[in-house]
Amino acid sequence: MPIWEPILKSADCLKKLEKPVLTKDDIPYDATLIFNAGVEKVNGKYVMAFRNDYGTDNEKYVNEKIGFKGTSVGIAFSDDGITNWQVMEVPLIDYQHGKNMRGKDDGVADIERLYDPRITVIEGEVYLCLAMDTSHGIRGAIAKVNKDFTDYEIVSATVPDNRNMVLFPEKIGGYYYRLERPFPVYSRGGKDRFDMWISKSPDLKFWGESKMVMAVEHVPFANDKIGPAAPPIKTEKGWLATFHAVDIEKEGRGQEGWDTWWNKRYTAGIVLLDLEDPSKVIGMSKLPLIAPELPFEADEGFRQNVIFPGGMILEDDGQVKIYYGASDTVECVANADVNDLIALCTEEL
Ligand code: BMA
Repeated sequence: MPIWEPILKSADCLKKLEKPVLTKDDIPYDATLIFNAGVEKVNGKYVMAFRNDYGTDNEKYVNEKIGFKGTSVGIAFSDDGITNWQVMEVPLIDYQHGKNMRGKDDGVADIERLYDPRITVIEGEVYLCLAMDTSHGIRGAIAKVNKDFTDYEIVSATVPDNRNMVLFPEKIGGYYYRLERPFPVYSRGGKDRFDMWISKSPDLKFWGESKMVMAVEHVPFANDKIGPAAPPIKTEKGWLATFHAVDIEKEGRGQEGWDTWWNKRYTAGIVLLDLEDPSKVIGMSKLPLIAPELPFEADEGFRQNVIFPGGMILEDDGQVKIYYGASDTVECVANADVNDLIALCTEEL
């Protein structure tokens, strides 16, 4: 079992569903890996935007060296956010090695693919934050989606290298805010030492007043990198935000997927940010919120020991649904009470 010291466990208040909520078997078109989805409630329905890396499988990839054909972003709807996801017949976004398969001009040069969607509804408009691989580096894109989830338009894109952007669901002091994770390759010894940052914008196009929110060294269960995960939710005590945290067992990237193990472990942490100034951390749990434990999180799939939240929904009864990709292969859900999540951020350990 690819588990190493320290053993990391999910918080006691977190209840994982025993099975993934969306897998390749639910998709009506070519699908291999379904993961890292964004989820929101829009007009009373749950909407999921999920990543799909397609065109190969474990056997073809390992034995015949057949790689992925493309990456798409699909859309699914559910009435309860857990069961019976209805997947739209065609993906919203579909790229095969730089070619937009829908024939759409995204208006940004050299896009190779768009992936890892995060959904945020702001003032009734639906936005996706996307990671965007280009031939000149990884960029973060913000796209506005139309009402029936059949089309989108890129509103702004960062310079390379920036990824894992998430938007706050409302303006704060008149500005839009986003959390983000640039890749500062020359920062601390030429290794991955990636941190979580925040920027603000008057119009979602022009971003500035960037500040670091948390460094990887602030997180006791990370030794490699951290960054945003799901878009934050608003509570009376502050903005509750998940973040991804990576620790490596030994130096080096490991392998390319579907091997016996991968040497980066992805967990998720939880942090409470100030309501008026979300660059200020009120408190952070010193232990992980979600760690890979179940077989399809820790032992199976494309990259074992990986969980990555992309959606968080606060229900009227105070329950929070947290959606996360597992092993870069399937999409899962966990539940927790909002007060327990706040307590995790503020308790003394
Ligand atoms: C990151 C991204 C994520 C992925 C993770 C683990 O760098 O590519 O999409 O979930 O690695 O493989």
